[in-house]
Amino acid sequence: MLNHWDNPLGTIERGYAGSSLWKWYELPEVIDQRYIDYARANASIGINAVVLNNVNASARFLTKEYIVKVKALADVFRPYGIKVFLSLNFAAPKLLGGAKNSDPMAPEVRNWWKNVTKDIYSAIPDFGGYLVKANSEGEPGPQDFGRTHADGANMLAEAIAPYKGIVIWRAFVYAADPKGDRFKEAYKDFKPLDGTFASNVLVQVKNGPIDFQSREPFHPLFGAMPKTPLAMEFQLTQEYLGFSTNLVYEAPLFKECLESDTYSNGKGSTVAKIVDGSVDNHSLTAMAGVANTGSDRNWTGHLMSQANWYAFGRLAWNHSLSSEQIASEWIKMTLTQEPKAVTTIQDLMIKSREIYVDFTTPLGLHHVMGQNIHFGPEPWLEKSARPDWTAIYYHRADSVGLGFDRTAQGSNALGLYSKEVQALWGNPETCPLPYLLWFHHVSWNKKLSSGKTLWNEFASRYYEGVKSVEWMQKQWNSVQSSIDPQIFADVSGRLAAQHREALNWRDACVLYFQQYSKQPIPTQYQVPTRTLDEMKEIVRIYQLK
Ligand code: BDP
Repeated sequence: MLNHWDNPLGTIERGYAGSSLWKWYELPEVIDQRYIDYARANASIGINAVVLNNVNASARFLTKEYIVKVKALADVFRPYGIKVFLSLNFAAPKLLGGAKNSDPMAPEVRNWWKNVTKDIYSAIPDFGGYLVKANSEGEPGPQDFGRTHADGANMLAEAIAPYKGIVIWRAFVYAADPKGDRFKEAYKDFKPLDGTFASNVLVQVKNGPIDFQSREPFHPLFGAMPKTPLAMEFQLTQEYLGFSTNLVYEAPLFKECLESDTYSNGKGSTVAKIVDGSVDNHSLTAMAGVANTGSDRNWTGHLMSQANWYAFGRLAWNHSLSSEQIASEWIKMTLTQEPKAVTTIQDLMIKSREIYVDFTTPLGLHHVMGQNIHFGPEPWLEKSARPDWTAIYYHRADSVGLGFDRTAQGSNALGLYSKEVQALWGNPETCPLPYLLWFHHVSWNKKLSSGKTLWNEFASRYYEGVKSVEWMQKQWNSVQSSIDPQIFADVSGRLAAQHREALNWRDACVLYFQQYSKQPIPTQYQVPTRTLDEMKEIVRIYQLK
């Protein structure tokens, strides 16, 4: 399924491809041709469910005025086998009137939801169900009334069960605990609830424990809730992957997570097999992608981002497909059939995610992006509305080293995983470099498996990352004769923007962390011509309203 983060006024939360496809003020009378094209595109890759509105949900969608609009879209999508879902605002009974609060145990609230659900199903008999973000980032939820996530989900499940609808309840929650580790919060809330959710409830878990970073270890809830069907949530829109100016092919990211072994039920209990229901015998299964579509003529802003929409659909039905095969299918249908060009572009796509990781957050560094500009660096961010929205909370740089100690000596987030996974990531000597700083505070002088010290390897990644963007530009230039001129020029321009942004990441991060390592830039590289203060100023100006 796709999860649209579209708002009623046409903006899209973390959307980088124009405004919403849904023209709420014109619906239900005007049916835009793009609704039909969108449905065809989804159907072609097996996407059979869409949540129309943002998880930070407006209660408006549950009104009679909006239900007819939702029905109009459902009618368009039905012939393509696509069901419509809505994100709910948990406080709707109070916000829309009819109940004095939204306590899920209050009979008047329970009735309120039953009535709304009835209204929806009388308009849309095959309505899919509800998606809920509750008690997360300021959204209302059952905990406001001393109830649990399961109490909230089960109330909705009861209202929708007579129609065979489902409730998808998100596990993206993290209480603000200045002494805690955000990594562990969702697990703490949800693991104890395993076995208490109604049979038509899925719990939807983001691929990683923090928030759609360019690389995350798999979320520790996968494998930890055998009695609950867990849906995967990936983010197609490139919130932390360079918005619409960076070419990042996400299939390798999706696959890295899906193929991770949780060992929850012995070897081979991969995340994919948790999600497809085969490990714990669930027949209700789902994989959600936060949509990257919008009103831009090419749908996704960066044309190459269409490949992420495509790859998501393909992997949702067959997670054993290779990233290479999916890329090649997409290139041949979208860009060119010329064999040499196909291979060149495929290679560039396959390497693009690792390149992005290298020039932004190498070796397992995470969450050092700008507070408002998630496509740019702000590793010096020390203060925010919450400590776990800063950068220093995550990178923990000091004179000794870098990285978040999540071993038993630290937050022990590692303890949430099976012992086999702990063995894989728990020892800084053997922890794979891509995950190193996720779990360890490593000294700047520590010699890594690459043969270099942490500081030298870390700094080199930024420099090599920028060089790799130059390589991508060269590769793209080499296929010019095989590509439609307009598309060629557009992608070239975006690669140039990506290069400019990569230089910002490199200079900001090496200069900032150098203050702690107190070591020179490795001799083979040129010292940045800009100062740290200049980089801070660039980022500050970027973030002005
Ligand atoms: C974060 C986004 C925020 C979303 C939130 C979510 O920055 O805009 O509302 O995730 O998934 O990545 O609920």
